[in-house]
Order: sequence, then C-alpha cells, then structure tokens
Amino acid sequence: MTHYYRPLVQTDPNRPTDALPLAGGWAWFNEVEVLSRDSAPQRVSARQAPAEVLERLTMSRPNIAGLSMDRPQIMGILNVTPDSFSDGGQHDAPEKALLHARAMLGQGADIIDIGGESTRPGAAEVPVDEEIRRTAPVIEAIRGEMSVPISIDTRKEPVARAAVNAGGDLVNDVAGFTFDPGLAPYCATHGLPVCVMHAQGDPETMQQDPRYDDVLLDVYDFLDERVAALEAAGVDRAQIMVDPGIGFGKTVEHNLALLKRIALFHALGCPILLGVSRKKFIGTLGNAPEPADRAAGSVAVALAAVAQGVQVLRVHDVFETRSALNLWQAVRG
Ligand code: HH2
Repeated sequence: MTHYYRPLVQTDPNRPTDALPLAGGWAWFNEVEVLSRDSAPQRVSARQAPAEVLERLTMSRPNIAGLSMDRPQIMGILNVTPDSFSDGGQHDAPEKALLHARAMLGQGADIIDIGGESTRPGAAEVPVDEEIRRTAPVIEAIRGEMSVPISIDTRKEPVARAAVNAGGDLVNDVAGFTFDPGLAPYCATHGLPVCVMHAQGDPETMQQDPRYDDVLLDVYDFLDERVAALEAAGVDRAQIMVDPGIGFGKTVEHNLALLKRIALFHALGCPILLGVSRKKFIGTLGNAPEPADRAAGSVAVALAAVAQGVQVLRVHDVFETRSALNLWQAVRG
C-alpha cells in the first residue's frame, strides 16, 4: 500500500527546538498526516516518516530564476490575449502590456508571467505563429527596460523558444509538459527552470464532468510522474516548481480538497506554485460573479496557502496580495 505524507504545517515564529523546517522556509512541522487510498488519514510524529520523505520535506529549495524560495514570491499575471477570463483584451497591445508590467513591478511583483493563449474553460487552441506574435515583442520590450524575471505561460516549444530568445527566463506549462513532446528537451538543453501544472483534459472540454478516484492523490501521482519525466529529459529537479492546477478539470469540491491539503505537495521536494487568482470557485464561494470583484477572495486563499508553505503565488491583484502578505508577516512577528 502506498503511503503519502502531508506535513501538519505551523507558522508560529516560536518554533519548538525539535521542530523540522518546512522546505528550509518560514514554516515548520513536527507531525505528519499519513494518507493512503485504502485507509483513513492518520496523524503521527514526523519522525515516523521515511528518511527520504523527511529529506524532501525539509531541504532548502534552491533559487528559481533568481528568486529565493525561502520567502513567498508574487508572480504577476500579464495575459496578452483578447479573451482571457478576467483581463482579456486589457493588455493585448505591446504598449499596454508594458504599462501593466511596470505597474505590477511597482506594486511588488517578483516575476511576471506572460501568456498568449487563454486556457479558460472552453477556450480554443491558438496557432503557434499567433501566440508568438502576441508574446515575444512584449517580452522583448519588458526585458529592454526591466531586470525582473519573466515566465512564459505556454504549452508549445516554438513559443517558449521565441520567448527565451526575447529574454524570457522560465517556462510555465499548464499541460504539465504533455502537450508538446519538444518542450521538456528544449528546457533541459537551455537549463531553464519550469513550472509543471496538473490539468485534466484540454481547456476546451476540461470542465465537462471532471472525475477522480481521489483528487489529491491522483494529482500528486501525476506531478510525481511528470517531475520524474522532466528529470529523465534532463531538467534539473531543483529547477522544477509543481502546481496542482486549480480550476483545470476540477469542480469546486476538487479545488477545495486540493487547497485544504496543499502541503502534501512539499513531499515532491519542489517549490509549490499556486494559481487561484479570480478563478470561478472564488466567485462562487465569495459571492462575486464578476472576476474583477474577486481580489479579496483570492487574497484570502493566497494567505491560507502561504500558511501551508506555498512559495509562489500567481496573481492578477499584485497590490492587494503584496499588501496582505506584508501585514500577515508583520503580525506574525
Ligand atoms: N492558471 C491560468 C493560466 N496559467 N499557470 C499556472 N502555473 N497555474 C495556474 O493556475 C494557471 C496558469 C488561468 O488563469 P488566467 O491566466 O488568468 O486566465 P486565462 O487562461 O483565461 O488567460
């Protein structure tokens, strides 16, 4: 029977002397919850977990694209698309995109994620040439003026190549490197850091009745397998971030099950990136039908994730997230 180990994360700055550091960062633990597909969760002392699991849970994560993983980092979203679910059409001209990148940097973004293909539920695939036409000039313009790390949100190797040639630093693939077999080898050859995300199905159909045996463990197994595949392709494990893919082939209940136990993913030994910003479940539970009204709900979930040791928050509302993080950190002492 396979066991999975979720650290029971604490963030009180008064750490007991025997506490184990979580991923070398701001949180700690001394108990774990043991999960399996066949039996009820069990809470035990962390010392009862296998040594290799403890090693992955506790070890410091190396920097990614120059960003330290021992404090929370904000990834500002820049969608240069006409049809993204919350900001479609707002930044699709290069001058507007540059203005928005500048604004997010001023508000405290640590990295900018640029996407030229909406992956909202129901979205159709964008041809490669068009995706490059949307993203590469914007990356070049930002790189010409700012030293901020830039991530390209794409499933396709030619788009990643054009982005990196224009000054991009990291590849964020919502298809978990399963869409274009050329993307992982390209990242390996160029020593690029990556984010591997879980999705069930393609954006066009993913919200039509998604099903799992056990959403948490199924997503964990998928990411475990994808991290191994990336390593086999030559990507350094230390340069891989993992993301459970909130809203990608998931119901509200699936999203909540993943968020409640998100600390499980630390057992993969990689930093966790989380994208909940303005997503539909925030509107549903937060009584905010309009995406622009979902900042407060998004920030609430982001802080809950940081309290579980999540290292990178992918957000639209950089100002609100930075402000909330500053206060969360200040009152913890
Ligand atoms: N979500 C979206 C896009 N890219 N990347 C990662 N790693 N994680 C996410 O959760 C994620 C992502 C969807 O949000 P958005 O970019 O705002 O919308 P759209 O796909 O409509 O452009």
